[in-house]
Amino acid sequence: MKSCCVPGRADAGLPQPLPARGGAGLPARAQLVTLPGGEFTMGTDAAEGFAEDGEGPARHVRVNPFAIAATAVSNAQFRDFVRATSHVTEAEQAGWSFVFYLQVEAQRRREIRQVSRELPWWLPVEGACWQRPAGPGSAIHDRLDHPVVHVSWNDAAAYCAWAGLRLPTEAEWEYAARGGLAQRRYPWGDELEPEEPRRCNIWQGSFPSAPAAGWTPGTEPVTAFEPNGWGLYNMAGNAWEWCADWFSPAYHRETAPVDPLQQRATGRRSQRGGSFLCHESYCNRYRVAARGSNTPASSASNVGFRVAAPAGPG
Ligand SMILES: [Cu+2]
Repeated sequence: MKSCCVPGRADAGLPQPLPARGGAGLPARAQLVTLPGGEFTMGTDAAEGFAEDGEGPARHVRVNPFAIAATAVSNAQFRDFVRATSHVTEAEQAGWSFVFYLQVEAQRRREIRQVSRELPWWLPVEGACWQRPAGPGSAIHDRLDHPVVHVSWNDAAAYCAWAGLRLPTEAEWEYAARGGLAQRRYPWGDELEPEEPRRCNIWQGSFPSAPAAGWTPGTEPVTAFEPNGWGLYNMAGNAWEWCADWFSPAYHRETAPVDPLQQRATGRRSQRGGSFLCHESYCNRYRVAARGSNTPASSASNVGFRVAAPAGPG
């Protein structure tokens, strides 16, 4: 499978994190947008999709009203959570996380052992974590408004528990990403970049070794680019977003038509939206129907999350 996506933490043969801890705290309500719910066509049968990911068969799904954050959880928001709970992320427990090689200083790169022959651009970097997204020497003070990355599904779940929120289901996520448009490729329509300026942060240039001049592989602020029809930002590209479901390629055949949620434990959790590493020449998973997954303890420099909640009163 052609994928820009990250290997699983367990595939690396390096230290594994301890079981994640929960934590109670005061809710930090994100900027939530209440969506009306309704029926929509979820998934795709298009040939450009990855059938092995289970993007289809496309089907009618109904979601009840719910609220979803306008943006991914930012570094500043995640920092509030860590300050309140002393949460230690799984990347910090393990002492390393996956970083895309061009984000790592050139001289340091050579010292790091590659762990995946199929995905050689992912380096297990000691010390990489949400506070040091490119490893030692990097920081978040100049990117507090970027999506938090290097957070595992378990870390995301702990944040949600603290904030009194939850992860969106895949169905909610896709319904939200479509922004009221029916069966379009992207949150804004069918054309990837109908005109300048860009619509989303996906790979510019040729993947994986020749980024376009003027573009640096990495995240951009959570409010970069125009939002979709429902005011939601970066539902394509920037950073993958963990969803509540277990991942299964049989998702569209196995889950209910109303508020579907894959509850069968498969060992992998779902991700949506694609990241700054996706490019149509290789991995076009920034499409609305596209899906990703990884093991719940895995983390990388291109994976974060956004939060959801029951619909507010009124
Ligand atoms: Cu991709």
